[in-house]
Amino acid sequence: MKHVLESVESQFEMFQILNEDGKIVNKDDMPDLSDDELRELMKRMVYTRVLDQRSIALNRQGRLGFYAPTAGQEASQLGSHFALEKEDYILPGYRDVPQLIWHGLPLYQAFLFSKGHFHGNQMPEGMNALPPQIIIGAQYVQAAGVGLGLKMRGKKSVAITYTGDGGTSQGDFYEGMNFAGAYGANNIFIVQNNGFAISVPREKQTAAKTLAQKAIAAGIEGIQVDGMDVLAVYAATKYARERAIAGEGPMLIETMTYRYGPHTMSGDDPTRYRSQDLDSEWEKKDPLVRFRKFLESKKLWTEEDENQVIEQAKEDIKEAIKKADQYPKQKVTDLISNMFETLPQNLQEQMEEYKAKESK
Ligand SMILES: Cc1ncc(C[n+]2csc(CCOP(=O)(O)OP(=O)(O)O)c2C)c(N)n1
Ligand SMILES: [Mg+2]
Repeated sequence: MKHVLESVESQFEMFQILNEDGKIVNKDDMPDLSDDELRELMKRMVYTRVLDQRSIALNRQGRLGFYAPTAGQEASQLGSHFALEKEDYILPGYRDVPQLIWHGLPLYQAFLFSKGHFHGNQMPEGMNALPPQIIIGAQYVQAAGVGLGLKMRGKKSVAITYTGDGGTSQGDFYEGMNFAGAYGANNIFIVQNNGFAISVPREKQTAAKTLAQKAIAAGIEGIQVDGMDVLAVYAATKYARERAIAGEGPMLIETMTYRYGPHTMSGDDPTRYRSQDLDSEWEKKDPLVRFRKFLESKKLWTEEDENQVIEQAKEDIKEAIKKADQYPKQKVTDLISNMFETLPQNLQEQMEEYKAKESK
C-alpha cells in the first residue's frame, strides 16, 4: 500500500530545459523555435523587466496607482504567453499585465488600469482577454466557462488563466479545474508559484508537496515546470495548447518562480517575511541571465541588442505615461454606463442625476 500512496507525488519531478548556466539539459524537449523567435522571447523579457522598473518608479512618483511587480516572473509570464495564438483568450490575475500587453493591450491602457481608470479594462476590438482579476482564484471559474464555450463552438483555440500559489487554496481554483476537466474544456491553467502569498510562505499554504499534483483530483494533466526557464515554460504551454485543441482536455502547469519585489506597491515589506539568502538563491536562477547566456553561446544576442531594447522600452513608456496622464478623467456616468448593457431602473435614475451634476 505504501508504494501506491507514494506514487502520486513521484510523478511531479520539475521539468527543465535550460539550467542556471544557460546550458541545455534536456535536448529531447527543446522546442522548435527559429533564431528570430528566440531573440523575440529575449526582447520581450528585457522589455518587460524595464517596464517593471519604470512602473515602480512611476508609482513612487505618484503617477501610477495599483501596481504588482513582475521582475523574476518574466519566464513564467512571457514563456507561457509566447506559446499562444492571437485567438486564444487570456484570463489574467492582477500581476499578469505583461501577458496582456504582449497580447495587444496598448501600454497607455495598462497604465490607466493601474490608475483605476475604466478604459484600462477595455480590451481593444479583436483582443481576446478579460481584465486582470483581483479576487483570488475567480478567474479559474471564468476560464472554465470560456474554455467550454470555445469547445462547444468548435474553435481551435484555448482559454488560459493564471493564479498564484496562494490562489490554489481557493475553492474557485478547484471548481474551475474540476468543471473544465469534466467537460474536457479548452483550458490551460497556470499557477505561478513564487513561494509567497503576500507574506504567507508556500509551506504554510498547503500540505501538498507540489501544486501541480492538485490536477489529479480534477482528472486533468498536471506538470511542475522550472518557472525561471523560459524554454521549459514555453514547451509545456505549447504542449498543453496542442492537447487542448485536439480535444484531450485541460492541463495545469505549476511554474516555480520568485518575485524580486514586494507583493504590490501598496506597502508590504518583503524583508519582514523573506531572508536575504532566499532572495540571492533565486537571483542566481534569474530567467534573463540564464536565457542571455544561452543566446550568447549561440551568437544570437549582444550587448547592443540589449541596449536597443532598453532604450525602446524607455521611449515607449515615456510616451504611454504621457498619454495616460492626458486621458480624460473618468466620470461617475462612465462607471454607470460600463456596468450593464441595459440599465436597470435605479441606475437609470442615478445616471440622470449624475449627468445633470457633471454638465454643471
Ligand atoms: C478572494 C480574495 N481573498 C483575499 C484577497 C487578498 N489578497 C490579494 S493578493 C493575495 C495573495 C495572493 O497570493 P498568490 O496567489 O500566491 O499570488 P501572488 O500575489 O504571489 O502572485 C491575497 C490574499 C483577495 N484579493 N481575494
Ligand atoms: Mg504567490
